[in-house]
Amino acid sequence: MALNHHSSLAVLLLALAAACAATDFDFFYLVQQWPGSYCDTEAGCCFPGDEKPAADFGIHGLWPNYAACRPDAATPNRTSCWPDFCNATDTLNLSLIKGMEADLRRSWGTLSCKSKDATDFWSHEWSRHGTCSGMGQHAYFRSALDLKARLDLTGALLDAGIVPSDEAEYCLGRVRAAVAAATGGAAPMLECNRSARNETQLYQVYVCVDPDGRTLVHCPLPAQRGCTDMIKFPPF
Ligand SMILES: *[C@@H]1O[C@H](CO)[C@@H](O)[C@H](O)[C@H]1NC(C)=O
Ligand SMILES: *[C@@H]1O[C@H](CO)[C@@H](O)[C@H](O)[C@H]1NC(C)=O
Ligand SMILES: *[C@@H]1O[C@H](CO)[C@@H](O)[C@H](O)[C@H]1NC(C)=O
Ligand SMILES: *[C@@H]1O[C@H](CO)[C@@H](O)[C@H](O)[C@H]1NC(C)=O
Ligand SMILES: CC(=O)N[C@H]1CO[C@H](CO)[C@@H](O)[C@@H]1O
Repeated sequence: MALNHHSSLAVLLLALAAACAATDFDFFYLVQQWPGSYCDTEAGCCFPGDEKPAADFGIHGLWPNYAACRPDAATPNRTSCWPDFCNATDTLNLSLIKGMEADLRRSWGTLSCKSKDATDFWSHEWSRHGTCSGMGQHAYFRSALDLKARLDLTGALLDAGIVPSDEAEYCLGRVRAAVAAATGGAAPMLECNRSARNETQLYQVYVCVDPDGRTLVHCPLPAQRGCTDMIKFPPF
């Protein structure tokens, strides 16, 4: 009895310690990008090994954020809206994410023509954002992959009749409602960019995730950035 009591106290204290370490930010943005809109721009896109990925949203990042911007501890006269580059010595170590690489290539691929190397993309995302997550490398990348697997944006849009098309234009509100159905109501932010023909198109979708890295939550997000009332969803 006494032993049980002690071990549950120890578990509680450990849980509190973990919670403190992980709550120097208020929530994550999980940001996914539509490859059709990444590519349909002046800059265009490239694929590692010239292998075209599936026509599916891909992870851009899992970014710790503050609910309100605040003075930056390191540079007091600057305000920060998110923490970044929290540990310069903690660089990406592929042996810590062994076994996840095939999944990462599929779900967190790069489209950048500058590097054509997904490892550079993961390395940047880890150094800038992951080191502020309170998680180790394995847990951080695993969380992002699991969240993406649970949140099937491509399926949700197709189910709502929002199909990639060169011609169709979709109401922004209808696209948001389709995404909100997939997030269980947590309101998403849609970000649009402009195509090579200067049309607004669905580029990225932001949803908020608890600092535990598992639970979708509501958070103060604008409804959209860069979008117009009618947007394109270009093929890939
Ligand atoms: C920060 O702002 C204060 C008040 O405006 C000013 O006195 C100070 O010199 C600034 N510090 C830096 C490093 O710019
Ligand atoms: C930064 O990362 C290094 C390497 O992983 C680690 O040894 C160190 O404890 C970390 N520093 C902090 C302040 O977390
Ligand atoms: C990478 O992680 C492995 C496994 O933990 C460790 O043995 C190795 O020293 C690390 N490499 C670097 C460069 O930190
Ligand atoms: C694209 O369209 C926007 C809004 O109509 C306009 O302000 C902008 O100048 C256009 N850009 C180009 C490169 O044509
Ligand atoms: C305004 C805007 O969001 N532009 C983006 C369009 O897409 C490219 C990727 O191809 C981004 O780099 C731009 O920032």
